[in-house]
Amino acid sequence: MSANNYKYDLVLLHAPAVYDFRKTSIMFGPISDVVPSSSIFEIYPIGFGSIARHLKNKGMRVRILNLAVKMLLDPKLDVEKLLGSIKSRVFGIDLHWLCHAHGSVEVAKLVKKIHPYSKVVFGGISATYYHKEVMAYPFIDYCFRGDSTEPLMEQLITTLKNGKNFEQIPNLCWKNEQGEIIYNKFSYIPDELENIQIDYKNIFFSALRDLDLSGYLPFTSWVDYPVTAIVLSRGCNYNCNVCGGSNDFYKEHCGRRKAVYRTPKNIGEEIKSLTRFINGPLLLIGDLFLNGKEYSFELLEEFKRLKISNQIIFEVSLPPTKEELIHISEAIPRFNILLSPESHDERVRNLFGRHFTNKETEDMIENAIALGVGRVDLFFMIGLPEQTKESVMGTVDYCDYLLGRFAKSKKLSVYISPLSPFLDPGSKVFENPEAHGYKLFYRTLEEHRQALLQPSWKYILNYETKWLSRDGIVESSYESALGMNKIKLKHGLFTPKQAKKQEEKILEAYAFSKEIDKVLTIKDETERNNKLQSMKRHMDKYSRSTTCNMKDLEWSIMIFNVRAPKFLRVIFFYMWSGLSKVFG
Ligand code: B12
Ligand code: SF4
Repeated sequence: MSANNYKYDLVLLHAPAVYDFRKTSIMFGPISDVVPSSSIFEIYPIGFGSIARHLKNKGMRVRILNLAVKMLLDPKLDVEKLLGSIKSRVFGIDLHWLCHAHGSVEVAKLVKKIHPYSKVVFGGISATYYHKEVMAYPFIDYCFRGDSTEPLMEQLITTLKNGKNFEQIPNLCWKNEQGEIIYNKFSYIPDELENIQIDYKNIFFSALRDLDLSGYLPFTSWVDYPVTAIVLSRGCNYNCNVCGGSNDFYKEHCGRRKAVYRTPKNIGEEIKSLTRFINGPLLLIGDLFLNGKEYSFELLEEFKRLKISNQIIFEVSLPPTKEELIHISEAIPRFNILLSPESHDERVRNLFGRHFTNKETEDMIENAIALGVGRVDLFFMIGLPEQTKESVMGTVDYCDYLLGRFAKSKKLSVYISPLSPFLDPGSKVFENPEAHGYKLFYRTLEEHRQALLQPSWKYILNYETKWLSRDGIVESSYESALGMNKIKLKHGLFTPKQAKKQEEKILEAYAFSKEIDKVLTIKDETERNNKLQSMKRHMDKYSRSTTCNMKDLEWSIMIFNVRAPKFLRVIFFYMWSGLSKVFG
C-alpha cells in the first residue's frame, strides 16, 4: 500500500481480555469487581492519551480505538469489517495488563491478516516483561520496553516513513530482514515528565473527527459515571510483594530506580484541560505524600489555585496524617480518600508490604470525617501471604467494627475482593513463589493466554497459596461477600431489599461455579463443551458485581453529584450544528 493511502500514522488499539468473549463461555467471576471495567477489562492505558498528544504535536494523525468497548456496546459488531475500514501505517496494541494476554495477541493476528503491509507494535508493562515472547509471534513487528514511549513512537513512525535504520531507536525490539530479533539498548528512561500530559480537548475533538465516540471511551459506562484517572508519577517507591508495578519491578524491567513525579504545573494543566469538559470525579493515582512534604504541599497549593470543583479521590499508600488531611481539605473542598489496608491482620498487611497499623487507619478515618471528607473507601484483598479463610472472615468482622464506629456518618465504605485473575509477573512473589508460600500454575505469556480461556475464574487464577487453595480462594471470596452484605445491611448501608437481592446473587454465583466444576468432570469432550456453551448466559451473569456490587461502588460516585459530562453536550452541539448545515 502506498504511504498516501494511510489515513492514520498510528491507531492505538485496546483489545478485550479475551477475543472473542462474545462467543466463548467463561465465568470470569469477581475478577473486575473493584474497577469500573467489566470482566473483559475494557479500560485502555492512560498512556494512549499522552502518546496521542505527543504525536499530534508533531503533526501526525493518531486514532484511539477501544475495540473492547465497541464490542461490548455492539454485540453484533463485525470486528474484521471495522478493522478493514481503518487504514493506518502502524497499529499499536497494548499489553499493559497481563489479563489481555489472549485478546491483545489475537487482535494483533487479525490486524496483520487484514493489513499485511501495516506494522504491528506492542507496548505496556506486561509487553516489557514478556518482550521476548511477544517478539516471537510472527504477526508482531515491534515491541517497546519501558514505562515511557511517547517520543519513541514518534521515532518509529518517522523511521518507517524514511526507511532509515531502526538500530537508533532506544528500547525497541524489532526484526531485521533476515527475521532475526534485535533488542536495542534500553536507554530511554526519562527522569522528568514535563512533556507527558493528556490533552483532553484533543481526545474529544479526535472522537468528533473520527465520528466515533465509543472508540475513545475509557470504559462502557463512563458517560454515566465519568471518573477519570490522573496519574501523578511513573514507577513506585514502594515494594508491595504481590505487585508487578513495585519499585523492584521498575528497577529490573524499566530501568527506573525511583518513581518520578510530574510537576504540579504539568498536572494542573492536565486537570484544567479535563475539567473544562468533565465535572465527574478525578482519581489521583500515585500517593502524593510519598514524594516528600514539599512536593505534596506544592501540588495542593496548585489545586487550591485552580479552584477545582470536581470531586477528587486521593489514592494513598499510607493513611495520611492529620496535618496532611488538613492541607488536602484546605485545597479541595470535595475530597475523598482511597486506602487499601488489604487485611485487618497487621502481620498479613506487613507481609503484603504495607507497613501501618489499624490505629493509624482509624485515626485517619476519624480525622477525615471531622474535616469534611466526602467518602473514605477501604479496600481489602484475598489471596495474601499467611492469610487463611479464618483471617479473611476476621477482616469482615473488622469491617463490622469499623462500620459500627463510623457508619452513622455515612462516610465510610469497605470492600473485599480476591487478588485476581493473576498474581502480577515481575512481583517478588511471582519471581520466587515457594519462598512466599505460593504455588504458580502459569508462568509464560502463552500459558496465561491459554489460562484465560478456562471456563471459570478458579481455573484462570495463576496461583494458590499454602493457606488458601484455589477452591479456598473461591470459597473465601463468596463467603466474605456474604459477610460484607450482612454487615452493610446491619449498619444501614443497604436496604433489606438490596441486601436480599445481592445475597441471592452471591449464592447463585457460588453454586454456579461448583456446577462448572461438575461439568468439567464429563469425559466426552464434545458433550462437555456443549454443556459449557449452554451455560454461557449464566456465566456472563455471574461475571459481574458478585463480591462487590458495582452499584455500591457507583453509589459513592452518585453522591458526587455528577451531571452529564460537559463534553457530551459540546459534542452533541457540534454534531447538531454540522447536521443543520447539511440540511439547511
Ligand atoms: C493507574 C493504574 C490503574 C488504573 C488504570 C488507569 C489507566 N487507564 O491506565 C486502574 C485503577 C483503572 C487500574 C486497573 C487495573 N489494574 Co492497574 N495499575 C495502575 C498503576 C497504579 C499505575 C500505572 C501507571 O503508572 N501507568 C502509567 C504508565 C506506566 O503507563 P501508561 O502511561 O498508561 O502507558 C505507558 C507505557 O506503559 C507504554 N504503553 C502502554 N500501552 C502501550 C501500547 C503501545 C502500543 C505502546 C507502544 C506503549 C504502551 O507507553 C505509555 C506511554 O509512555 C499500576 C502500578 C504501577 N506502579 O505501575 C497498576 C498496575 C498496572 N495494575 C495492575 C492490574 C493487575 C490492574 C487490574 C487488572 C486489576 C483488576 N483485577 O481489576 C485492572 C485492569 C483494568 C482494565 N484495564 O480494565 C497491575 C498490572 C500487572 C500486570 N503486569 O498485569 C499493576 C502493575 C499493579 C497492580 N497490581 O495494581 N490500574
Ligand atoms: S501496590 Fe504497592 S508497590 Fe504496587 S503500585 Fe501500589 S504502592 Fe506501589
